[in-house]
Amino acid sequence: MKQKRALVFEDYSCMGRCSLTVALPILSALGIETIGFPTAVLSNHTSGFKSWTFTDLTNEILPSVEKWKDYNHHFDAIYTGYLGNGQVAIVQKAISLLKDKDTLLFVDPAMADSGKLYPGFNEAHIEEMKELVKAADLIVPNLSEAALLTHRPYEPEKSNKAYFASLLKDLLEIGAKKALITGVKGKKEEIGMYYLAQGDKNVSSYSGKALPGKFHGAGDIFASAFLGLLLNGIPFDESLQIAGNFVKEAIKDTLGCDAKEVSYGLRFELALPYLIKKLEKNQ
Ligand code: PXL
Repeated sequence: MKQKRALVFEDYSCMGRCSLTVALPILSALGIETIGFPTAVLSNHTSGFKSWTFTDLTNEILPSVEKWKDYNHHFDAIYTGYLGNGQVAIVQKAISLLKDKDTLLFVDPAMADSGKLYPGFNEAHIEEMKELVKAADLIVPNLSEAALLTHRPYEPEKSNKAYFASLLKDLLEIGAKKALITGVKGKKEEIGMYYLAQGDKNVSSYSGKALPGKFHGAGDIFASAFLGLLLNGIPFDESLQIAGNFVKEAIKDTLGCDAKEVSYGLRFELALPYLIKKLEKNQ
């Protein structure tokens, strides 16, 4: 089988597993050649830590793209995650130079959680992110991001399908071909996901048992595994289920750690064998 290749644009936060420090190992474990561009280097991520350093690498993006153009590489996917204020337009330009008709544009509009923008982001960032969402084949916002992108209130208490149908329709109106809302806490101890593609009549959903706690970087771990499985040709629903269970395994390996340890992120490394086994079984 021809090896698949993904290009990932997001930050490299050295400490606190998220963004490229999870995307690179997870996609690699799933057999995907992964070219990760660090759009910024941070000492650590911005949730759960008191302070951080931030070295902006926006000016390095287009010169790198120019070098890559010489090789005429085909990218099976371009994946964007957390991007800083003002970076979206440059990443969009990079995408326009590198994407071909068979490239899946996978956008995680990582900018908010628990109804709030991450530190340092402003309203303008939401509008910029909408431009990226517009061009995407698949977007994977959490509930906070879905609400911000559609200018709706954050309503975590709503868990009925009709609510998600209308939220997903608004999201698709921005332009993406398919939208998946991740990590929705249900009434019981459940975590749900809802998705809809352009032209679909009905919303589909998936739910699994939730484990207690709040874990930074879980969305990035899910998105990386999900994309890697899709690139391996695993159908959407199965990819969703395996990626969701992979996050659950990583949470299980992290429960029992003290709060400081938990702030460094999920111990997804210990769950990689689970992910690889599932991939082998489903291929
Ligand atoms: O996607 C989560 C994330 C990624 N990168 C940075 C972050 C966060 C969440 O807070 O701060 C730098």
